[in-house]
Order: sequence, then structure tokens, then C-alpha cells
Amino acid sequence: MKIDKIIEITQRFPEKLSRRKLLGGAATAAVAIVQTAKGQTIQKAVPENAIYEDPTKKLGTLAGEIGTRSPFVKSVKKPSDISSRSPLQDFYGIITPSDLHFERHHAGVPVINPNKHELVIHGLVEKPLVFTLADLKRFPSVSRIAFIECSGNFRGGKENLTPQEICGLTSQSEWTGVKLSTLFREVGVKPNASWFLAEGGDAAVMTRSIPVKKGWEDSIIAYAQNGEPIRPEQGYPFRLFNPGWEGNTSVKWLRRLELSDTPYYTREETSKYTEPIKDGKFRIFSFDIDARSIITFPSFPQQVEKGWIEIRGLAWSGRGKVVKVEVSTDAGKNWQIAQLNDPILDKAHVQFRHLWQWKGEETEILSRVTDETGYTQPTLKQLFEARGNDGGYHMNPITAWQIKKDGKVLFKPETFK
Ligand SMILES: Nc1nc2c(c(=O)[nH]1)N[C@H]1C(S)=C(S)[C@@H](COP(=O)(O)O)O[C@H]1N2
Ligand SMILES: [Mo]
Repeated sequence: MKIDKIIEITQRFPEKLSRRKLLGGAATAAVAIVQTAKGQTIQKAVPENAIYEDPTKKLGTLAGEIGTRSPFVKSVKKPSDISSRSPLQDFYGIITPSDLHFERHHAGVPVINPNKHELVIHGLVEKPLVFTLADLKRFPSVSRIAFIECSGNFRGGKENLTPQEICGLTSQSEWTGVKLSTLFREVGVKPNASWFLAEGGDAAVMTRSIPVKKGWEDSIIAYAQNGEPIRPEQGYPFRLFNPGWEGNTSVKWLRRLELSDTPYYTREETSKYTEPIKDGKFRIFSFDIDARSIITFPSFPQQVEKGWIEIRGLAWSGRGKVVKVEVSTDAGKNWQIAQLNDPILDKAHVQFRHLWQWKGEETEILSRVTDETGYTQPTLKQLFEARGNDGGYHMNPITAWQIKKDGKVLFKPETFK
């Protein structure tokens, strides 16, 4: 039927309706009241490009100073008072767009003038020194793709949770900066220095004790992120970055490093960032991020249709490379090896995928990762058995999604009682 004229766009389809079903393939955006060539007035679903002007008939916006996201893309972080979470379910590949990197601030984001900001390195060193941003940029630079994860990255308890809500306190960037080992050589770290204190220049004046060994190994003073100066939310003008370690140790807005022969037992490593290990005991300085994986598609609130589905997700380990991700599509009875997409980097988010034919049965889908140390992601039950069920930090349980008969996908709240 030839449409002569669109008279009125009446409504957008409710999200619930499958657009594909309605128009047999074409992307539809609305219902229009249209007049046919024969003068009849009828209601008809219309494709998006019938509502929005034909882009081939009009000069587009000219080149600009800064790129934008399409108005059709709605990916955003989820802020609470103290943090905002990355929308893991929206990501492609392994890099988190800088403006979607999760944020965790203990006293907000400071405004720092790089010309007034300095890094002091002192304590057990031959030659205490002060570095400006310009000074740091003169040293040999390194770039590395790696994740940062907050060790408090776990939510559960109800079915309507998205990957973002469950574990969106992890993000991945290409970080550029100077190796801390380079600066250690510059100041002449003394042989008896075994710890250093890292201090931030925000209102929290956040402090953490870090073993000097880590500094020699792979810590970076990062001043850039994904090709641009590090964002204020991530620590502008520079931050400490400890690959694979709990996010809290990667002190942002870094202003001071003090070398010492003992840890400092700051608030962040005594009252906070310690976790129970049964019998009233707590572990302290639990730096490594344990291996974890999560299926990001399909996940709540997505809906699946019968047929072939590519299950997709992210896996990572703070102790090195991911070597294996297994997926179960029958609630954990059988496990299959998932495909890992290149690149598979050290201490980095890796993409996995697994082809699955869903025939309409009610089931649960799960993923579990094994890293190069041989460690395999535990169940929540195993975590509680090992540590008592006080929860706390470093919770990396296997995450299950329930697939309902109608294709609805829901988080499977923990069953550990
Ligand atoms: N100075 C300072 N550094 C900080 C924090 C802070 O509040 N102040 N938050 C820490 C915590 S708890 C985490 S998880 C990471 C978060 O880094 P991001 O906000 O860049 O994602 O930064 C850490 N570094
Ligand atoms: Mo954190």
C-alpha cells in the first residue's frame, strides 16, 4: 500500500513490544496516521527514517571541536552518593569509554590546577624530589591497557539487577604515564625501604600503604587515559595506578609518596578495606583482585528469543592473564569452554562469547573464569564458607542469570543459606 502523506505521529511503541515482529525486519519508531494514495486514512507503523528527515537530502552538521554520541545512544553511569557505575552491558570490546569509567570518590572530585600541583617523593630516599606534571612527562613514558576495580564491587539480593548494578565498579582504560620504578631510581630509594605511603590531594587526603616491591614491579604514575589527559574523575593531573590491585590503592590526585620500612596502618587499610576470614579474624592488605567474570548478554532487563544466541561477557584477573572461561547453560550442571576474543592482556578485562541455542526451556546461564595462577572463580556459597557470611570486600562470586519461559532474563539472587 503506497503511503501518500503522514498526517500525524501518534505514539512511540512501548519498549516491551518487539519492533522486529511488528514490521517484519524494518526498524520502526512510531505509529503514524497516514493517508493512502486512495485517500483512505489508516494507522500504520512507520520506519525511523520516515519520521526523521531523510539524511541524504540535507547537509549534515559540520565538523566540530569535540565529538558527540548519537542521540539514539543512551548509555550512562549510575550515580549514588559515593560512586557511579559503568554500564558493562553496553560495552563493545574491552576499552571503557573515558566518560563511562566508574567513579569512586571519598570526598568528591577536586578541581586541580596542574600548574600548582606537585608530587613530593621523600622518606627513605637518597634525594627527596618534587615533580610537576611537566617534569613527569619528560621521563620515558609507558602505556598499558588494564582494569581498575573497586574491591567493594558487589551488589545482590534481588532479581531486577543489571550487570552495571551488580558489578559496575570496574572499568578498563589504556593508561599512559611514567613507571614508578623510574622515579624510584631518580630519588634513590634506600634498600631498607619496604613500604611507601601514597597520598591524594583531594578533600579526603586519601592515604594507602603500598609495598615498595609493587612499585618496582609495575606501578605507574598515570597522567593520560585512552589518549587524552586523565579525566578529573580519574585523578587529573595524575594518579598512582597499581595494575591488578584493589582500586583504593590507586590513589588519585596524587601529591605525595613517602618511603618507609613499615606500613602506616591508615584508616583505609584498617577500619576499611579489610575483610573477615572467620573466627572474628580479619585479613588486611588484601591487594590482589581475584578473578571474576560476568555474562553481560543476555542479562536483566533484556529479553531473549528462541534460536541461536551469542552469550557475551567480560572476564578478568588481578593476578595475570585469563586462561579459560567456562559457560553453563543448564544451571551449572555442565560447562563448556567459551571463546576468548583477542587481545588477552595481563590484568585486563577480556571478552568471552559462547554460542547457545535456546529452545524455550526455563534455565540458568552462568560463567566462571580461571586465571593463569590456576585460581577459579568461586560460588557465593564457597566465599561465605571461607570467610563467614559478613560479606565485605573482594566478593567475586559466579553470577547466574535466570532465563524464564517467556524469554525474560533475571538476576539469580544468591542462595547460600
Ligand atoms: N585521592 C583519592 N584517591 C582515590 C579515591 C579517593 O576517594 N581519593 N578513591 C579510591 C577508590 S575506593 C577507588 S575504587 C578508585 C576509583 O577510581 P576511579 O574513580 O578512577 O574509577 O580510586 C581510589 N583512589
Ligand atoms: Mo574502592
